[in-house]
Amino acid sequence: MGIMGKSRKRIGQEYVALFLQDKSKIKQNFKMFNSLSHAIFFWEKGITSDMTRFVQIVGIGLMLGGGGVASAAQRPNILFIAVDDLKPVLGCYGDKVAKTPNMDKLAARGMLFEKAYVNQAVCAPSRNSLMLGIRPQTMGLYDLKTYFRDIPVYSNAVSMGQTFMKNGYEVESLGKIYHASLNDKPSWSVPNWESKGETYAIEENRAAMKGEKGTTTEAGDVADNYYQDGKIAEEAMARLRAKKEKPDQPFMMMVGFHKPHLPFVAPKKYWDQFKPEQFSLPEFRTAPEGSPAYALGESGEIMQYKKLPVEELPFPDDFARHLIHGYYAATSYTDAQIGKVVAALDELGMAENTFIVLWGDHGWHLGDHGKWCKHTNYEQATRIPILISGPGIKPGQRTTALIETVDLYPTLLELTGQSMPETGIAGMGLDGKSLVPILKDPNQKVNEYVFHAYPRAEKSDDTKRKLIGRAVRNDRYRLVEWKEPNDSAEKAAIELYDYQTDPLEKKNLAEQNPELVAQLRAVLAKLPEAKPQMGDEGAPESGYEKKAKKKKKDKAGSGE
Ligand SMILES: [Ca+2]
Repeated sequence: MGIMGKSRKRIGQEYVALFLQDKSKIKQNFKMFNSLSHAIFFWEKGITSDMTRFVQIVGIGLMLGGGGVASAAQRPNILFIAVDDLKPVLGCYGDKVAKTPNMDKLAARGMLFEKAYVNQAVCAPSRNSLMLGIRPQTMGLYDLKTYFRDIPVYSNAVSMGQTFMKNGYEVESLGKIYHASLNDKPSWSVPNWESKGETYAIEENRAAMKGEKGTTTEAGDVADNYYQDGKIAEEAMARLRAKKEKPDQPFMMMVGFHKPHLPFVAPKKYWDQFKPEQFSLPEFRTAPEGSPAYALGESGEIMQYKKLPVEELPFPDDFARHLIHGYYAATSYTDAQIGKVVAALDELGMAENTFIVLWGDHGWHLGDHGKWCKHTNYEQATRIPILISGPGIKPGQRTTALIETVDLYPTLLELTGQSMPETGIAGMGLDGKSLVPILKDPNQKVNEYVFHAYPRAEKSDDTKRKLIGRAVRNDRYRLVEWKEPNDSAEKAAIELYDYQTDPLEKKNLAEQNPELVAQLRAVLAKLPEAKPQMGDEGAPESGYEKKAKKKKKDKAGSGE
């Protein structure tokens, strides 16, 4: 049977299977076949062995596509599910109370990453690092207001979406992928679609909102599609059905769910799955002994909500338990929406040629250390769920290999047979590494260390320092080095935690372990110094102030 007669799905499966089988050989030969003439030459020579399959698949793709890269028509699809503020309190991660049957099923289809970390525990920079493959400290973008293309050196950044589009994919996003106002239009084939679902169902809660933050929780007696995430699931299903009509058009669909981000709002039936007494309060509820005063930060996000029982933390125990209940209910609600989207993919017969990735944008402090929300370098804020399944990946696997968000961009490129973007961003390469070796064998490791960062202002009567806490995590330890960028190393405050002897981060062990501190700081020192926030005074080459000023002026002129 000639390869021309095969379906795209079949060819795609063979391609992926072969690809997962021998990466090095293919990588080496991929370079050889990056032009049409080369591909035809090798096609005509009729090279034997495994390479023949590759040449047939890629070669034919080149001829059909007529472009300089392997045709998109053979490439597998990507369904990327992003979940806002999702920490790994899921059944598949061993949580005994959680009710997350759909994410558990998704985990059972492929690989569960037990030690996955974000690059910064807050929405905008975490999502930038996903889409650009570069850590916030490499770029100097930690805030929630700076759009990376407004920084001249990053204006031509090539996002993951752009790379996929260049190689023939239709790339679209639903819901929250980039942080709300920082959506990057060039990343998508069609404009980002956001749902118009209601924030609250209960009249009293709607009235309390008044265009600001409302109550922290709600159990509305409403259908799933009353709130935003139910509408996002419905739109995703409709779009998948439309994809079915274009079998030769590979796609990357990124679906961004909003829950369990505050407010913890979910239809009542998801709350009713639990009893409040099932939730125990965190064992350790104070800052780590010996940690810098600023390291934990304030829980400012949650304190902006209405109807809190106190004006200052700590919350009373019953309210803390209610919030944890709400987080679990909202997680179950999103879990059900994820189940609908994955079921649609299965029913349409597209799952065999589609990789499914699930990613939480960062973790959450549910009262541990007396802290609520994210915004730290600690374990509860930085550890996330990542699940990857799809053609060629064995079901039911788990790995303890250390990975970080920036690894996803190169992983998805390799899984779909694409080469790394040529330009990168401002001459930088991607910060992450492909996880394909781990997807082939869960005992493999690609990172000895992962890295994250959090900025923190240190204010007192006579100082106002803009610190960056750079963190390095290995299998056992996390070290955080707090200093202003370009300050001398001696000025830094150091935190060190041992997760084997102190999993709850009760005590900063830096002083007692100078050798280990020196060793881990040397690892950090091999990376470029953290950049200050672009746009801040002293940030190099940003040109941002000038541009921002001009924008302001233009805006004033247009009367907006
Ligand atoms: Ca988030």
